[in-house]
Amino acid sequence: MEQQLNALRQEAEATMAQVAELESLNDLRVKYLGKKGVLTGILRNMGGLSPEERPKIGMLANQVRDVLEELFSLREAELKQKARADRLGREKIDVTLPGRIFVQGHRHPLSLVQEEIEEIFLGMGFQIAEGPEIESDHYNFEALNIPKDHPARDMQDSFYVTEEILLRTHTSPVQIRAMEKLFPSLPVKVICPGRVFRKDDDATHSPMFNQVEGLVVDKGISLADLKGILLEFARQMFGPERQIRLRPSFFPFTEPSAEVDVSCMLCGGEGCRICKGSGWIEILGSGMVHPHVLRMGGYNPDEVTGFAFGMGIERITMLKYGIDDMRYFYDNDLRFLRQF
Ligand code: 2U9
Repeated sequence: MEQQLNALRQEAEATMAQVAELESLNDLRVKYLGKKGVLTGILRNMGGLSPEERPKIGMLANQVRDVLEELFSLREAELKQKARADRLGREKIDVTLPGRIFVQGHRHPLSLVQEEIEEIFLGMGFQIAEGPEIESDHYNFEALNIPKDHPARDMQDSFYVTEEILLRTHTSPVQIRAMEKLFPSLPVKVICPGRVFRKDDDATHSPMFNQVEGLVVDKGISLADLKGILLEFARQMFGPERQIRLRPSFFPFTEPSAEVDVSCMLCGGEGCRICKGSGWIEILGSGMVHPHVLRMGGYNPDEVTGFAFGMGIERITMLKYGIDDMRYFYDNDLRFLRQF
């Protein structure tokens, strides 16, 4: 047995020196030292030894195991080191190569303008409110004094999910929700940016577009407050020289209502291609909040008044950058997007 053990040691040493792969080395370790390996096989015959020989052989067997374990570990380290060196030899880094140009992404023009609008109103003390894009008939129409027979409620004009649920057609329901949440505190001063959905599709209408609406409610709010806030907005957005004018209009949720024009940013009011010779460009709709709508938000119209306004972000962006077709915003054509 002593001979067998010494032969095992020599053979294992010789074969592991020849092995070049980590995997084969591990196979060898299992073959010689594993549970069902050669060494275990030899020791199984210890029963046949005399009591004097047994401890001698046992000690030798342990020695052989320890030496081989040590040698396997050394060989393993050697092979790992060699693999690393090989990889470093193969991989070359040319440090003289010019650096890669990092193409930085940037904001969509609609996001830029939305943020600009938000900043202007934040600067005037407004809060930003957001709400669900899928709305109930109650918040989208009923609470806004839009009667059951109003054309806007038509299946032809709005995207209905069920009879009572639809994609919001404006962000006005967010302001009803804001009033409900804020009541009874005053003033209410919120703007609501967000996506809205209408069954429209041409160069100036898209089935999804973005709005910012605003609402101010307090004791003694008048049309003069509306004019002041919107003049300040127009000047920060389109230039300090701008004037605004209000033209009578109609919306179910405001009374009186007015469409707001800004003096043309291209010609300053002289008349040009952009303002179609009139010197004025329509930018938004507005009005004094209808008493019924105030009540739906929880406020008493005998105690408070309010004004509201709404604008399309696409329209403002088109005016600001001279874009003549809304569809550019949604095509994701980099030749368009890279210009902002
Ligand atoms: C509440 C009360 C009143 C929001 C208003 C308009 C006038 C308006 C249009 C502009 C272009 C929509 O994007 S557009 O097509 N909006 O003309 N919006 S007043 O009035 C409100 C909103 C909420 C509680």
